[in-house]
Amino acid sequence: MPDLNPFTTLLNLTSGRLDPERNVVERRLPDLKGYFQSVPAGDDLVYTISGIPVPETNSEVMCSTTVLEPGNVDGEFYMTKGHFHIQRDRSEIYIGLGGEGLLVMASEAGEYVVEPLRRGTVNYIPGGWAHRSANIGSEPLVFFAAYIADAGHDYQTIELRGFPVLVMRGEGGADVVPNPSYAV
Ligand code: PAN
Ligand code: ZN
Repeated sequence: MPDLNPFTTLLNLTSGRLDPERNVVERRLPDLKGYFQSVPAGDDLVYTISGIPVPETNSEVMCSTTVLEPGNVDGEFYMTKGHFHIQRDRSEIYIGLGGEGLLVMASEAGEYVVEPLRRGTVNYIPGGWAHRSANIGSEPLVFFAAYIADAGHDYQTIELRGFPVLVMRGEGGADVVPNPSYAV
């Protein structure tokens, strides 16, 4: 007998809303203390993750949508915490559904790659690359993610080191600049 029964979830391709909503996590500004260069004020909602939970094994695929609100903290665009997967070799794909964003990926050696994230993009995040998305537009940034379900999330390394680059509001939109606090 297989372990799981098949099931279907409705994904609203514009809002990212899932039906049924099974597992929703909200991150507000105070949850992101230490991630932005400045200390954020207030308790605005920054992003919501809606997951489709499955057993956390390497036989399953975990899926979720993220809705990242527009905004910035002292010019640094609203962004996700970002993480490595605890199982470093676990890969992931993001499918952009709406809004305008950048996906910043970084290796432990400090190499980085910045890719567009918007409706229609399919970003491949290979194992070993930390990933963080930033909303550089004026609408919510919405994307769907799928990853090997036993990946796990290592936030601590990012909390300690940060990413090599920051995504800042600039004259022509977004500037990707070196992070002065990046701990090599
Ligand atoms: C995504 C992220 C989601 C929120 O589903 O978990 O966008 O970002 P943080 O987890 O960094 O707060 C993913 O990459 N999952 O592995
Ligand atoms: Zn991930």
